[in-house]
Amino acid sequence: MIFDEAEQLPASEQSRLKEERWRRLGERLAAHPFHSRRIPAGSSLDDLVSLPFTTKQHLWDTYPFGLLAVDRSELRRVHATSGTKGRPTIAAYTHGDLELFRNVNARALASAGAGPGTVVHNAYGYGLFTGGLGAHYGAERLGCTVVPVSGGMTPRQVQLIRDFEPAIIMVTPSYMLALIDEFERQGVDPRTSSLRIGIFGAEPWTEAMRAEIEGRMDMHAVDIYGLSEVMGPGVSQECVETKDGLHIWEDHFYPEVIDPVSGEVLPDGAIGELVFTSLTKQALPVIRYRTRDLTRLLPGTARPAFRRMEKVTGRSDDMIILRGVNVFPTQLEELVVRTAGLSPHFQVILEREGRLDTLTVRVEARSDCPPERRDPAAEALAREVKDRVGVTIAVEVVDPDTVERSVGKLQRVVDRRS
Ligand code: DLL
Repeated sequence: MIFDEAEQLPASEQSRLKEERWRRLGERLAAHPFHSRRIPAGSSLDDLVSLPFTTKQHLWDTYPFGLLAVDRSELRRVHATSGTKGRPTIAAYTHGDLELFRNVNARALASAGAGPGTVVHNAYGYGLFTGGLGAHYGAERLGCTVVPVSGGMTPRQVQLIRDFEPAIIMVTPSYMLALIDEFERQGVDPRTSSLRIGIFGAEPWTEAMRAEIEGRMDMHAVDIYGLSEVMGPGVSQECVETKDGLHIWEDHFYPEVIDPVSGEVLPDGAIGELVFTSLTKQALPVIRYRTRDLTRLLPGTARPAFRRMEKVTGRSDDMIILRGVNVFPTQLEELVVRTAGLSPHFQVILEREGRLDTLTVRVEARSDCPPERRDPAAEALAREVKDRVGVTIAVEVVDPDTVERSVGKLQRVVDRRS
């Protein structure tokens, strides 16, 4: 379903709209102590490539309110990240920003297959995390019926799904796996549930995981992407009819992909670091913000007005360098999920033996995997990783239900090296 007319504007109109919004943003920031020095007066979107980047460090240095572009009294809501990799960063919204936040998420839900009256089970965390409230207000704006469950209380989540019969669930893919297991624990075949579409994001997940979830639930699994610094969820969304990557709501969030080392802008189709400029945000606009997420830009399909981004393979700071070879946790996920006998519940443990780093995949056996099949499964996975990624790893197959479950964002890597 199409939510608003901007989704159908012809390309020339889209360009005109973006230029106009960029020009107005420049005018609004002309007296801003941080931005004014960085945006030359009268610049066009084509000039963006020569403007300096904004990084997480800029946000940390000015935490919490140093980069605001409006008076504090204009703020209607503030979110914050947990700051596990440093200081927290904030997301701040004016009345207009909240309106935008609702609309881009309504557009995302509509592309994912929701419409007025659709019952949406929202298991993204409510609170400082942008996921819960972002999804919530977007669903309400579209006219859906929202069940605001937030994360946790897994048995109760399953009970509520059985009682309220939602067609759509919004949740991290890792927590979806925990919910599927809980269905089975309660003796209910998850394929008989009312859920037909899952809108999964907030962490990287793979095509193999999509196949795993769609195989165990009778549903379409689609991807939603976003980040607090740019908005929260609803920056881009995969359309249910094509499931071929995420259309970026470019009329608000202007994307570039750069070489993460040189900073050079890469052509569409090349993999690199995603960079965003917010065209319409008021409280905290960002210019050329380096997301550290790795992906590539592709032409639009189901929404030809917008380019797509490929599923994010990971963040540049999630990359493990193991004895000189780059390894992303998503590469391991792809292979774990495809190995017979192994469940998708696994952790990556990094340790140091002498001067050598070691990587162990600690993975649960599937409940129907007999004990004598565990060693062959471990060997098969280690061999696949060696063949496809090019590194030697250890694999430890453990009992079902022994790897910690995530309730929100998954912590896949346990680094014991220091
Ligand atoms: O995770 C916003 C969000 C909430 C997106 C709910 C989707 C659904 P942050 O907590 O600021 O915001 O984390 C942002 O999470 O830079 C990516 O590294 C990662 N991320 C988010 N969505 C995806 C996705 C929310 N679909 C950071 N695929 C981002 C891969 C994702 N990584």
